[in-house]
Amino acid sequence: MSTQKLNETSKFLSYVLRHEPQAIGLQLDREGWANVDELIAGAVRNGKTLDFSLIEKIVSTSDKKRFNLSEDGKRIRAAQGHSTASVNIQHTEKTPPEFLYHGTATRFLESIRQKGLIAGSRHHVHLSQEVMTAISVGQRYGEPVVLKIEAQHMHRQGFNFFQAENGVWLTKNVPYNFIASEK
Ligand code: HQG
Repeated sequence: MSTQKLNETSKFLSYVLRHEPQAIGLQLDREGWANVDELIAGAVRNGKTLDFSLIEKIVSTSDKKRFNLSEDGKRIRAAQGHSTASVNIQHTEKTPPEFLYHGTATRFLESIRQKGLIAGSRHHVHLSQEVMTAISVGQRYGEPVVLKIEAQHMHRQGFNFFQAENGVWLTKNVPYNFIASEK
C-alpha cells in the first residue's frame, strides 16, 4: 500500500471519526468510539477500500497518534479534534505547563487579536508543548506564526485544560491577553 493511499485513508478516518460519521451511516458513542466492523462496512458501502489490517496499519503509523484502537480491536476513535455534536469526550483535566503553543497562519492574526483563539467548528482550541509542532500546524493554512500562550496563568484564573491521549492540549478558548508573543 502506497504512502499516498495510507494518507488518504487516514484523512477519511479523521473525517468520519471526528466530523461526519453519518456520511457513512456510522454511530459514535459520547466518548467517540465506533464499532470497527460497522466502520469497515460503512466505508466499503461508500466505495472505500478498508479492512482491519489497513486500520491497524494507519493507527500504528499515525505520526500524531490520531486514533485509539481498543485492546480487543473492536472499537476505534479519534483521540481529539472532533466537531460532531454526538461526541463529548471527557478528556483528562490537567494543570498545563507554564507555556503552551498554538500554530496559526499570519492571515488569521487580526481576527485573533480581536477575538482571542476560538475553537471554531471543533470542540476545543488545540495547543502543543513543542514549538515545532505548532509551526507545522500553522503551515497548513499559510505563512505560519506561533503564539505563545500563558497556560498556567490562564489555569490560575480558572480556565480548564485537558490533555488528549495523544498529548495534544485542549482548552475552550484563549482570550488575547494570555498570548505572550507572536513569532
Ligand atoms: C484559527 C491538526 C481567526 C486557528 C493539528 C486555526 C491540530 C482563528 C484555525 C488540529 C481564530 C482553525 C487542529 C480567530 C483560531 N480568528 N482564526 N479568532 N481563533 N483561529 O484546523 O488548531 O493533522 O480547526 O489558529 O495537529 O489548526 O488534523 O485547528 O488556524 O491538533 O490530526 O482557526 O488539527 O491535527 O483550524 O488544528 P483547525 P488547528 P490533524
